[in-house]
Amino acid sequence: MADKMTDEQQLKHLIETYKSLDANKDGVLTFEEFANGAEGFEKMMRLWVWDEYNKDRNRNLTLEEYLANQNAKPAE
Ligand SMILES: [Ca+2]
Ligand SMILES: [Ca+2]
Repeated sequence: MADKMTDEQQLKHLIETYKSLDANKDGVLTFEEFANGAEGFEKMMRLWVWDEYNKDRNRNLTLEEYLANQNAKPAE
């Protein structure tokens, strides 16, 4: 019973999550892909999270941006 993932496991999990959101498999997430895949988020929350993640304010969320934001969060 591991209730904490190792950094390596967490990174793998994050990458898998990112890939699962990337509906057309082009390697980047559009807002549409992100919003459609972000189950459990309210619409306002999705917009806020997208804005937080998408640091360069373009139309895509790269894996780099996604991971950078995840790493900035405190572990729960
Ligand atoms: Ca995509
Ligand atoms: Ca971006």
